[in-house]
Amino acid sequence: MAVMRIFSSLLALSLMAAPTFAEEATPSADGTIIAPGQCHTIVPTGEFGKPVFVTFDAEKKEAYLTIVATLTDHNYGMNFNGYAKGEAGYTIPVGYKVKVKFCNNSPTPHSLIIVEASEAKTKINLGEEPYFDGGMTPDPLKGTTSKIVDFEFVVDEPGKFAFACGFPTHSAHGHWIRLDVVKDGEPKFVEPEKKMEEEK
Ligand SMILES: [Cu+2]
Repeated sequence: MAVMRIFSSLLALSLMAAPTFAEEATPSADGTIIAPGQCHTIVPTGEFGKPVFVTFDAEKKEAYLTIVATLTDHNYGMNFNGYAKGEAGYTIPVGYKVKVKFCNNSPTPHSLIIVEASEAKTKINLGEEPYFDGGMTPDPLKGTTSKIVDFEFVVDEPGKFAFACGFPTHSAHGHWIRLDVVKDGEPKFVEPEKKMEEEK
């Protein structure tokens, strides 16, 4: 009987974990399951179908970011929006509310947590205390798989920060992009200069 009970609870667990595709993708704090490899479908596109990783409302002082873990194979998949090791990142003016739509494109667990840039490069374990209140996905040490998760925070201090993967060892292996909080200007996603030159 005990065996049966274990078996049925395992079955229940596996049913719970099975992807249940909601009629409409309505991301919540707990996340919405998305099929692996489909995160690109939630990234808005601009001119020539180019992905738009940030939009903003200057009056409301709100920035809307879309950040995809494992968008490409770059850095063994440990990238955000196709970039790793701080080679790209966001510039956000101080005082903005940052609303992030995070999507893990992979069945491998990843997460996001805001830390100081110097920590992103070196620390094996980034913990569960984001630099800015609310600045992380739930349970960053465990991460999420193939999910969309929303979170928001206010950048109330200028400095060099990072959107880093909180899954142990990932950030130290390059799974982070920059978050530069600047005194003024507009929210931007800044890609490496080389890429921008190629596009000219
Ligand atoms: Cu990761």
